[in-house]
Formats: sequence, C-alpha cells, structure tokens
Amino acid sequence: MQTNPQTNSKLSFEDFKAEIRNDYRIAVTSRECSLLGRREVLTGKAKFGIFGDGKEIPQLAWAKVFKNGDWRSGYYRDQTFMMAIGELTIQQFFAGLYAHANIEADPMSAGRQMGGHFTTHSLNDDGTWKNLTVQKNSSADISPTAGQMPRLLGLAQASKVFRNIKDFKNKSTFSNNGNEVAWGTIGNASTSEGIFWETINAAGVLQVPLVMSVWDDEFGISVHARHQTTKENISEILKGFQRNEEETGYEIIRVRGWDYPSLIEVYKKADEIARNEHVPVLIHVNELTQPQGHSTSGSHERYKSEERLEWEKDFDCIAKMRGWMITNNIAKDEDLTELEKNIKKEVRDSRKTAWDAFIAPQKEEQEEALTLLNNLAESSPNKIFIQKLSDDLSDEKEPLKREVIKVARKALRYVIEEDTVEKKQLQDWIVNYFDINQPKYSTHLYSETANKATSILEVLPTYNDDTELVDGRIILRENFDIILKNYPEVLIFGEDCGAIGDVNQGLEGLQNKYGEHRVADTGIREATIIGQGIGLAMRGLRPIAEIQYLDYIMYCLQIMSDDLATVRYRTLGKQKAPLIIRTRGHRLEGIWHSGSQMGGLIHFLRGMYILVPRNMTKAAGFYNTLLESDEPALLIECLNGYRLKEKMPANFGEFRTPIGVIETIKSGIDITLVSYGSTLRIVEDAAKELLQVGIDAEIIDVQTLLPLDINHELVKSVSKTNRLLIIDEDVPGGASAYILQKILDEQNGYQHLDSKPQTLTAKQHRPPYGTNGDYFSKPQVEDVFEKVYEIMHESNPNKYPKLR
Ligand SMILES: Cc1ncc(C[n+]2csc(CCOP(=O)(O)OP(=O)(O)O)c2C)c(N)n1
Ligand SMILES: [Mg+2]
Repeated sequence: MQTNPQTNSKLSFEDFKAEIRNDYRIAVTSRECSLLGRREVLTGKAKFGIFGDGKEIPQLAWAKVFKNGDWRSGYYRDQTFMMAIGELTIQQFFAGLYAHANIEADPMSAGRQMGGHFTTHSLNDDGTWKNLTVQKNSSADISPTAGQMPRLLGLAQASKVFRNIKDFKNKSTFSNNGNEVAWGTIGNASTSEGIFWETINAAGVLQVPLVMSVWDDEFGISVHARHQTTKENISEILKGFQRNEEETGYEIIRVRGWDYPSLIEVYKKADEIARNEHVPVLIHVNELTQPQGHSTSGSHERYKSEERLEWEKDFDCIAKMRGWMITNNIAKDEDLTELEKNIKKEVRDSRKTAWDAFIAPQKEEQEEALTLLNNLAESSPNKIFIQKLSDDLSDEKEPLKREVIKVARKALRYVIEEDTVEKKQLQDWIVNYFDINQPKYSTHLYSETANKATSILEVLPTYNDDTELVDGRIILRENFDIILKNYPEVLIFGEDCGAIGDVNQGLEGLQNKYGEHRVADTGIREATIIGQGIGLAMRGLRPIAEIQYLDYIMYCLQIMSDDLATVRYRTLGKQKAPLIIRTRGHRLEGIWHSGSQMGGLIHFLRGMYILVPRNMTKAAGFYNTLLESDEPALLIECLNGYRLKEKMPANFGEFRTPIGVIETIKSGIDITLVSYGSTLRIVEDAAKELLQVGIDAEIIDVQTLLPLDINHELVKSVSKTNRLLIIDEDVPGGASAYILQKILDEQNGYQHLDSKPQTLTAKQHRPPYGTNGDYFSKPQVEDVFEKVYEIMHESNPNKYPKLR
C-alpha cells in the first residue's frame, strides 16, 4: 500500500486510487448495512441490532495487514473488518440479523448469536481441523464486554509456543512458525473491566504477538468517558506499559479514527512490531463516532449534547475519508455519489435476498400446516374452531416457525377425542417438525464427532506383581510425564506449576524435563489462565490449565461459562476449544479452602464436562481420556488425596477413566448411597459401620457430574434396593438435587422407591475453619450412619428401633 501518491508513478497511482476506492466501497457498504439493519429492527423484521457504524475506517487499515493464519478476538463493532477480509457478505449480515438458523445463510452462528458476533470456521463438518494457516481466523465473539480479552491472550501466545515447541502432527496446518498475530478489539468503555487490565498485564509479561485496538467513541452506551476511564484517556494511563530501551513492555500508539492515511501507517507499524518482534502493541483509536447511537435499543439524542452530535457529524470517519479522497484527487465528488447510489441499491437487493431466503422455507412449512389443518377441520365436528386457527395462520404473510408449530399444536386440542387419519397425519407432522427443527437450535452443545469424550472407552490400569503403594501425587506426576512425552502439543500452566511442580507436586521435576514452554508458572490471574487455555486450544494446541484451588474458580467462572462452555454451541460446531482445566477441591477446612460449589458449576458449565475422581488413579485416567477427545473439561482432584496411598499402575498414559459412567464401589441390598469425590471415603466408612447393625448399603461413585450416568445405571441400583440417599458436601439443593432430578425424573427412579428419596448435604453456610468447623458443617460418618439408619427405621421400626 502506497500512502504518498505524489511520489509514485502514474501506474501505481492508478492502483493506489483503485485500492482506496475499493476501501471506500467497503466502508460505505458496511454503513449502508448498519442503516438498513436498524430499519429492519425498527420495523420488526429483526429483534435487535448493534452495528459497526462510525468505526469503519480504522477497520480497513487493520484488514490490510491481517494475514492468513492471523486471529481476531473482537466485539460487535467489527463488521467492516469482516467484510474487508472477505468473511462477511451483505446477505450474510442480514441473515445474522434475522437469526436464520442455517450455517450456509449465517456462517457466524447459524442464527444462534445476535448479529455482530463474528466467527470463521476452524473445523470441517466432521469436526476435523481445517488448515488454519491458509485462512483468516476470527474466534467466535461473545457479548459480555471485555469477554474477548482472556481468549485473545491465548490466541497470541500460541504463536510464541509454535515457535518454541517441537513438531507435532500437522503442526504446519496450525502455524507458520509462530508468525501469526492475534488482533483484539474493544470499546473504550469496556476497558473499565478487570479482565481488560488482567489481559493487558499478562500479555506484557508474556511478550506475545498481540495487537489491541481500542475503538474510542467516548461513550459506553450513555455513559461518558469521564465515568469510565481515569483521565478519560486509555493510552495515557497505560503509559507505564510502554517499552523502552531497558525494559520490555508494549508499543503504545494513538491515532485518530477518521484519519485514513495515518491509520494505514499505524497498522503497518503495529503489524511489523508484533509479527516480527513478538511484542504486544496497543492502538488507541480515538475520535470515533456512533452515527446511530449505541444500538437499536435507544437513541443517543437522549444523552449526547448538541455540540457532540454536531461534532460526530463533522468527524464521521466515512465523511472525512470522502473529503480526503476528493482533496487528494483520488476521486471526484460525482463519482463517489454514483458509487454510493449503486451501493445503496446493492445493499437493498441483498437484504431482500436474505429476507426471502429466511422466509421462503417458513412459508412452505406454513403451507404444509395449512393443508393439514384444513383437512383436519373437514374431518372434525370442531371444524369451526380449527378453521379459525387455520385462517389466522393463513393471514400471516411472513410466518415464523413459531407461529406455524404453535397453531398446529393447538389444533390437536380440538380433536382429543377423535381418531381420524387427519389427526394422525397432523400428529406425525408435529413429531417430524420437531425432529427437523429442534436440532437447529439445540445441537453441538457437546461434540458430535467420533472423538467426543463419552465415546472414549475405558482402559483399566494394570499392576505388576510387585506393585508398590505410593502417594497419590506420584501417580499424577508419572502420568503427566508420559502425557508430556506422548503429546508434544500439551502444555501445562498455572500458578506454581512450573518451578515447584504445583503446590502438591503433581508436576514435580517436569519443567526441568520438558522446558518452560511446556510446563509454566503464571501470574495470579485465573480469568486469563483460562483465556490462555481457550486461545491455545482454538489454535490446535492441547493446554492443561491449572486453577490452584476450586474456590478460586469463581474468578474465571464467567469466562468458562460464557466463552469456553459455549464455543461449540455458538458456532454450530465450527470452532472448538478442548481445554482441560485442572483444579483441586473438596474437604479441606475453612470458608474458602473447603469449597465444593458443585451445584453452581454444574449449572454454569453445560457444554463442558465436570469430572470428580475419587482418587488420583481415576484422575490420571480422566486426563488420558480427555486427551483422546476433543472437548473441554473441568477436573477436580481431591485436595486431601495427594498423600493417600494408591497402587502404582504399570500402564501410565494408557489407562482411561470413562466419562459419564458410574462405578459401584460396594454392592448392597438395603439402600443405594450415591456420592462422589472425597465424600466417598466417609460414605465407605459409614457403610462398614452400618454392616455392623445389619444394614447392607450399595455405594455408587458417579465419577462425573457432567454428564451424569449416561447409561442410566443408577436407577438399576435403586430398583434393587428401593431406597436412595445422595450424599454430598455441597449446599442443600446443590449437586445432590441435580443427581436426584436425574434419578427420579430422567431415569424414572420414583417407580422403584419404598422410602422417601433423600439428600444429605453440608450446611448452607460455608464451613468454618478447623476440625470442629468441618464437623459441624459437612456430612460426617455419623451423619451418614444416622441418616441411613433413620430411613431403615422408618421402613421397618421393629427391625431397626429408634436410634435417638
Ligand atoms: C459485562 C457486560 N456488562 C454490560 C453489558 C451491556 N453493554 C453492552 S455494550 C456496552 C457499552 C460498551 O461500550 P464501549 O466498550 O465503549 O463500546 P461501544 O459500544 O461504545 O463501541 C454495555 C454497557 C455487556 N454487554 N456486558
Ligand atoms: Mg464506546
């Protein structure tokens, strides 16, 4: 790209003009989409619109330096960039706005995300990786402000890792020796979020090829910069991050968002620094505007002053670029007017094509339903009511699926007592309708590939004749050693994971053996530890990110829930982040370190697996299983299990604990006791004591909470014992209620019960510190004993007289 027309030959000046004209075309096209998009919402065709108007010109400059293999992690203002890199057409833009549930029509999310959330496809239809180095990549956006930041860190770090680790299978399809840059975008107001600062600091520490653009329009919805940012100036207050001769840090650049030639210079420079030197760059793009206000939810005239609104008109980046083109003889006013007119028409036409494509199949469904309804009406004494439904549906000129299926379902109520062919036809049609349509809205929460975690079969640990008993942590360490040897793409990192090999020495000596790029210490920054993991995993690596203790997962729960757990779902299986999160919890003492907030986790993390192994052999087996699969998981090791003795397996790296499969660890006939993790030791002790009073309990370890018992084996135990107690150290109504729902509701366990199914949980407060605090807060052996005894007493008071 030449930026100085005067110094170039006639020919290159022509090329140069053509390129600028093309840029201008993209900018105006994008703007027209925003303008028409807003209208679509206001007229009710689309539900919500948030657009990239006012941010067009910097995105053209960025797109010029964005290369194949690069990654974007941005937010809802980036439509111009996506158009400029060829990943978003006008028609797709509108398909997204209408929520067209078809991946060809809306490649961003098949209608699952609102418009303005951009994605490219990393995976083929069968779930295998595409060659990511020959395409431009955008990690799938999420809505929470600054939520794109943690993942950006990992996307950038991957380049550094690829430069430093040995070859692994297909490495060249993920990276060209780490030459890729990860580009972030964020709004000025969103830089107020903690995870912005956490990411910026971490990227400075790690020195990764990351370029962060801040689109600064002085506002965050209605809230002005004076309420958002100290000194109202993000690049000013970030000055301490600026690198200098002695210290590494950032390159920080400030540029005005309407100044096309300067923007081009700035992005070129940023690209060179990040790509060649692997130094992070922050570009503060200020003086941007919002021509239509924040979104379709309100108008900015309510909170912007007359002067500001006037200034926004004068400094509209497209208007400024237009003026610059005319002043510099790059285009004539009338040419541009003609171009703008043509673009308007093109956008209008494409909008119509997108709408027709969205509505046409629904019209066909409407026709099908109407035929069935009319037939049904003819065959029914309730004809008049059914005909009314049919007429109402027929009046819908632009029907949505919802209207069609709603009416069909309602009509059945008028023929409850009839038995006609027409009724059967409608019933079948409804079943078929859901078979076809429900997947459009519900698939890909978990992997649907051959490698999905629940398809990986169990391999048992084997033991030599002279097997010794070792501390549990040794089993983990030996297994991680083999994992690191067998999978060059595996990286393990977290607080204290590197030099000392984690706080419980499950990684002891492994950094020395495999190097700092494979086994690494991180800062205390849980959200970006997970972000690192997400980004690395999206780029084909296999990160194992450690969160030191389960309690501190709250710091990264948002990013796990909003980002990691939804990657597959929100891209209809076109992206994945098979990150393994390792943590430790259960049964230590104190308000924090005893944490077992499993109820919260199982509800926040649908889309992930939650594994709760009762010992370290089981845990090691889970790691081995997960590495064969393509899905993200949270694995909680028992905090008090590292020094308990276990038999040393002979087949490290090979044995696998199955996911979603329960294990009966003691057979019994009187009552089924269900639990998991550390609590099982208490249950096992109680069961021994119960035997002494003639109660023979069956103990089941669920092993994984998400998913729970995919083979429905729990109900088999209940059908044998007819009694059920679920024991858990979570709060009342937490994970135990979830397990109960699965058994009673999903597995129809209620049919087999002779006694009230019960749960035994911790108190609803957190456990105070110390032995006594634990005793009076969490279920103890005596509690289990007495609860079981009470159930048996109630069922047979003669055999089991009252205990207390
Ligand atoms: C965590 C979170 N809080 C609040 C919101 C609602 N929200 C959406 S955009 C926005 C303002 C963002 O302003 P800014 O970062 O300056 O971006 P701009 O829209 O101005 O480009 C807010 C508050 C959100 N999406 N996520
Ligand atoms: Mg803003």
